[in-house]
Amino acid sequence: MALLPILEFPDPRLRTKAVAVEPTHIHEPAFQQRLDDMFQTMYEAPGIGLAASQVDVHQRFMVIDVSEEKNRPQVFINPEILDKAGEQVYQEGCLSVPGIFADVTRADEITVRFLDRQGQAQELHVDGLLAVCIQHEMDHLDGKLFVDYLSPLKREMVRKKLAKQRRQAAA
Ligand code: GNR
Ligand code: NI
Repeated sequence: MALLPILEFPDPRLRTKAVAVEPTHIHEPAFQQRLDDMFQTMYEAPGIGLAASQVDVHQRFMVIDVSEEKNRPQVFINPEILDKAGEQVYQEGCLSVPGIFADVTRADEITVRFLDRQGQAQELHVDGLLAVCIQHEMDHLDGKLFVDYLSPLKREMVRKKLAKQRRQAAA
């Protein structure tokens, strides 16, 4: 297992649009190892989800665990939202935008189709925090960050705050 470095805003690599995972690739030990490394990185951070894009792997998959006990790991490969309904506002954070939190409006309920870590096709209907997290991670796969939903002025304030945090951490 290995902890992977997480890219941080405004790193341009976070803007890469990820490509679909080749289904035959899922069974390769290197891919399964990467999933384990991403879970370790997510749990250690700690976070409730981690998209491959955040660890500079530009393929369409992510790991999620929204359980309290941190004992319900879920893998979503090549996710597609088939249906969405309703709206919810959730105060989001992101491991790629550390220390920043802002309200984001997203669909309240989604139906998502994906491949699991065995390469099996799955379809789930979910709501609440899991629905928020899946939408947040799918945005990463398209090169989008939650701060993109803020005004350009607020986004610039976020960029400056992160730059200042990094200067202070280095001093
Ligand atoms: O750990 C995380 N918490 C979180 C809280 C509200 C909405 C979305 C998230 S995802 C985030 C981890 C992360 O950055 N995933 O990309
Ligand atoms: Ni994120």
